[in-house]
Amino acid sequence: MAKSPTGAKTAKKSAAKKAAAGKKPNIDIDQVKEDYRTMLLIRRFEEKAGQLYGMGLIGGFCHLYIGQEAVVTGIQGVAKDDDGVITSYRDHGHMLAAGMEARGVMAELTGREGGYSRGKGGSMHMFSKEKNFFGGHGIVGAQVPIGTGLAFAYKFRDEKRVSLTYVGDGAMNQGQVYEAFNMASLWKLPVIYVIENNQYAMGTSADRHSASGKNLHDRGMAHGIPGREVDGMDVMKVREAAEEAIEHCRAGKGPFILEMKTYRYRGHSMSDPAKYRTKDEVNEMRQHHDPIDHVRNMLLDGGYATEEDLKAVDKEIKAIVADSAEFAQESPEPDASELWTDILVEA
Ligand SMILES: Cc1ncc(C[n+]2csc(CCOP(=O)(O)OP(=O)(O)O)c2C)c(N)n1
Ligand SMILES: [Mg+2]
Repeated sequence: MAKSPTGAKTAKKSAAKKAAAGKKPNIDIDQVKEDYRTMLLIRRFEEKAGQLYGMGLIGGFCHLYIGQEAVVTGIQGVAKDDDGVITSYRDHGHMLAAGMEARGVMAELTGREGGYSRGKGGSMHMFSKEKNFFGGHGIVGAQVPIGTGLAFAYKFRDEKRVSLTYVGDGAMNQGQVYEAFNMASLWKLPVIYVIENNQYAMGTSADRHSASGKNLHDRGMAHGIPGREVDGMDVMKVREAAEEAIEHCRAGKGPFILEMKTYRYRGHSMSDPAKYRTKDEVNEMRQHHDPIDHVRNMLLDGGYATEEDLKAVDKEIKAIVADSAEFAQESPEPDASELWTDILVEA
């Protein structure tokens, strides 16, 4: 199969072709439709966040997840509601996939009272105890030991929960990652390290920042942690890999690494013009490896959905996102007295 610049296999020849050829792919179509909806929600939400940022309604940093939607959608699609989720600052998609409300996330982006951190956290610092979402972390790699700690708590309390700890390719060069790997493997903790290898750490490409080149799934080898490389632009492949990793963790076999080969279409953050890569590279990914187009084509070519069905999903998503943007602009700014709340909270 043709390889994309990320090394991911081309989306064109997978389930869509099998479906079109009359062969039944080994997938649950209702799940695929649900994944299509989630990915579209993340994409449209991020586009709207980009617009609001451009209008000066969002301040500070804002890191968009556009292009990477299949990763969190596929993993969270397999995870259970009580599994923990933790990630970096590129976190809006993770919150939506974990079931958090678009309204609360958008209002936090605009720094309003109706936001998940009552307007005090912004893009990188949102949490939801109810949805087991543990942030949003601005310090590169810091979520890895915390996610490992979550897994320790689950094991200690004899709970069958898994910690889904998402981490960037650049963060994989942080020392604390390997301290966490050692403990996770030693104590057989139920943690899945999902490396979102989008090929860049700010403006530095993976082959320039990583001594082991573009491949990161074998970074757990020294600690006996199994790792697998996955086409992170194909939500069905992500799901399949997530099933294997989650089963491994729930069976008490310890941590697992999933390296998702993915790509971000936008700059590192809203203030990055991304001059370190060519337009052709980005266009190649957008036009030939887009995770949403891939599922859309698969549903249409396989006769599982009509253009009308997909338009209806589009309409529903647009309404949710428009409503969240309206809510985010109408919600008041937090009162100054809020400066003294949430400084220490009970565990
Ligand atoms: C400890 C630390 N060092 C440096 C930074 C500055 N910084 C912010 S994001 C980033 C790149 C991280 O890239 P990656 O892990 O690949 O995640 P991505 O942004 O691609 O999702 C850097 C160096 C930081 N926030 N924290
Ligand atoms: Mg990266």
